[in-house]
Amino acid sequence: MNITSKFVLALSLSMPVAAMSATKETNFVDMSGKVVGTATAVDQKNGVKISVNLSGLEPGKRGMHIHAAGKCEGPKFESAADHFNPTKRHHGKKSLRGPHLGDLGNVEIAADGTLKKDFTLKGTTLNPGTPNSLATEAGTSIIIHANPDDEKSDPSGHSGDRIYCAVLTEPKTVPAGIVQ
Ligand SMILES: [Cu+2]
Repeated sequence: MNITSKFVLALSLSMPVAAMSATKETNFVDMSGKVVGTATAVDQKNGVKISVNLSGLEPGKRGMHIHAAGKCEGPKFESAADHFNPTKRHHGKKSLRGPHLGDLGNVEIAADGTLKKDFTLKGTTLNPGTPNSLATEAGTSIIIHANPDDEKSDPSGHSGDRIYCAVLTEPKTVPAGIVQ
């Protein structure tokens, strides 16, 4: 075997790993902690593609965002912290100084209480340690709010209470005093 074919062999052996993108499935919960469906995140070339498949929700137009902590503690989900905003922008794509990287605008929950939607968070990745990675120390979550997002008012477009939550990436920080 010459050097070239060895190289080709090595390349072909490494291809399945290189081509495999990180995929993650996570549960969405409501304020009482009841599971209302799933979100799947896939690392793609142009960003992380997120697919949500939910049912049993309150119908209507509601703001949806990525928040900057991977914790969904009901009933208010304050544990999910502020919006994911590594580029330090203002809220909303209608803001001249926006948007947050975690701004997803509004979703329309159907009259039968279902929501099936795919969206891509352009410029993000699930790879830890890379720019605009969703896999941060604090983790990230997906939140659906009670009200529509006006897509321009800081910090959250007047979207109101947080009513559904899914952990997108888990926090990595180990609390002080725990030895691993
Ligand atoms: Cu939000």
